[in-house]
Amino acid sequence: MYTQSFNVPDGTTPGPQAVPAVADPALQAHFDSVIDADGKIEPRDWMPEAYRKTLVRQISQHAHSEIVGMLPEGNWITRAPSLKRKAILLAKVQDEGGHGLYLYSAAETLGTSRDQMFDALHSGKAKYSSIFNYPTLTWADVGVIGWLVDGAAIMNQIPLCRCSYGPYARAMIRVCKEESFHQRQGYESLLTMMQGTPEQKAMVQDAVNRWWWKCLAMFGPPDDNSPNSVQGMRWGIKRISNDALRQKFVDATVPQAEVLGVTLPDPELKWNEAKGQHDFGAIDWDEFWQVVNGNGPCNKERLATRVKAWDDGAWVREAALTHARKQEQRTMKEAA
Ligand code: FAQ
Repeated sequence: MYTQSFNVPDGTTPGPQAVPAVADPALQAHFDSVIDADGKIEPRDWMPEAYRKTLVRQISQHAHSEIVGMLPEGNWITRAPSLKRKAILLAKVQDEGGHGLYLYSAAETLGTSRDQMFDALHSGKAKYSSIFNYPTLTWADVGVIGWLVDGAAIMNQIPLCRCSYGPYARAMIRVCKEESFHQRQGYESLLTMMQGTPEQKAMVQDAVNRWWWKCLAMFGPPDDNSPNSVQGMRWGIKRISNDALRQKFVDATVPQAEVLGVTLPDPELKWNEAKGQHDFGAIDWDEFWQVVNGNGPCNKERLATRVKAWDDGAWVREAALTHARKQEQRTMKEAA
């Protein structure tokens, strides 16, 4: 019911679901030719049901990640060490909320409603990024989230600006610009701490130690254990594989860690001259799947916080709908 995009089609009004879902060979051929030519699919174009479902899955998971992702850093807004840091953090967390809203809107263009997506999140059915199920123990965690989590998010999201589905690709352009500011503010905050006391430096190193491996897992399972990758790449949704993006992230981050003066917690991390990239150690995939399946350190807390926010906001949604209905009645009366 409550949506900032257009209404969910019920089959009686024109919209994405009014387009025939059954594959007509001519429609399928047209879709394939657009994909092969690296073109864009738009909401009113015919698309295979599996393409639509894949996009709803990925975009809604991405939206949930942005919204749940506000929580670990949001915990530090009241404890930021200065007015400047507080203002930056407020802006960043607000940006993440905005990203969630663009992404929910993009998913709505595929004929799913925001209520359906929220239901899936609140009932624990929907996935969101594993990374947001870890606690932020010190102020240095906030800087490390900006540097590494936003850094990993940008690495993954830049190729999504070229995704074959128009609304998702366009949303990602603005998201990536904002993520870039997020990454820089985190890195700058850490640079400042690394010029501080031994305790501050140790706090940064401790945060890097705790977040590094979790950030590498953010890119998703290895390519040979990634069930959605082949089809996602064929459809031009995914442009670069999970492992290739992870490798690019490691190669980009090592020199940044050197400038910062921190050690990345991996004894096997070293430059491989022959490959022209870094070798690195094994990721704990058992831990990753534990977290994805709801058993991470903060899964229950994160979900409970979102459900409470939704319940506490019920009166606002009701008031907004009542106001909108009254406005509509007034306009109709004036027009009569
Ligand atoms: N966490 O076959 P694949 C951010 C699931 S935004 C949880 O490889 P796919 C901004 C995956 O869904 C971060 N689950 O899947 C920010 C699938 O399950 P399903 C989020 C994960 O879709 C910063 C199964 O494993 N970014 O950080 C994860 O081809 C700071 C098999 O995996 C996006 O969502 C994971 N890490 O590739 C906010 C970007 N990885 O659905 C606040 C868009 C995999 O079949 C503060 N998404 N899974 O049941 C993508 O690019 C892709 O969906 C991947 C996964 C790469 C995440």
